[in-house]
Amino acid sequence: MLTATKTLATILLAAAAAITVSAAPTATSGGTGKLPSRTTGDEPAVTHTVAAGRGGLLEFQPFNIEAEVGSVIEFHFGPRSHSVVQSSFEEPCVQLPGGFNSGFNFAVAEGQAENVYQLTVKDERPVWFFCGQAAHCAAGMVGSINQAVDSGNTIDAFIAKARAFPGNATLLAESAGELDGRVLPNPDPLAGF
Ligand SMILES: *[C@@H]1O[C@H](CO)[C@@H](O)[C@H](O)[C@H]1NC(C)=O
Ligand SMILES: [Cu+2]
Repeated sequence: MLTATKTLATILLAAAAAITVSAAPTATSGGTGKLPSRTTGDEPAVTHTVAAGRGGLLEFQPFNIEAEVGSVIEFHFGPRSHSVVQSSFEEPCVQLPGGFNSGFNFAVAEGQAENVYQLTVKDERPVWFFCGQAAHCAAGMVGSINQAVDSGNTIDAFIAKARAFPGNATLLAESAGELDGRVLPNPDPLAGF
């Protein structure tokens, strides 16, 4: 699975300019406080591209993103209708109160939606997310930013929890959440799908 993920990530990275990914997992322990930021202020913001529903698959690709504080996660939406919603690790298909929820403004018949959804990584704590559409989450359409390998809260464990979730996702209101979720025009709607 790791090999497949890396291959997909590489394909996506090739489709977008000026992207880097840190190879090593973060040492996040699942602790309570914010960890020190590694952002120096001199580096340009890195953008990590994630495909939602590419090729009709109920998947985020990649489904774990290792992202530095200050970097941007940009979701591109494939066919049918998907969304990106923040959850806790414990409840993968239930919107976290105060968490981000992109809403369903990205439906498209083929190719990519004309808009993308961006988040900004604010600290090194893990962020867990899912697709809010019906039972997509229970089908495994979930992801993480900086999975917490040390604590056992891994993306693999999160996917297993999602697949055990009965039925449709539970959503609250659309929200920007702490990661300032925002809708922007797709910079390259013909690429990569
Ligand atoms: C789940 O969502 C689908 C599609 O919107 C709907 O047809 C179905 O009735 C829902 N199931 C439940 C248990 O709410
Ligand atoms: Cu979906």
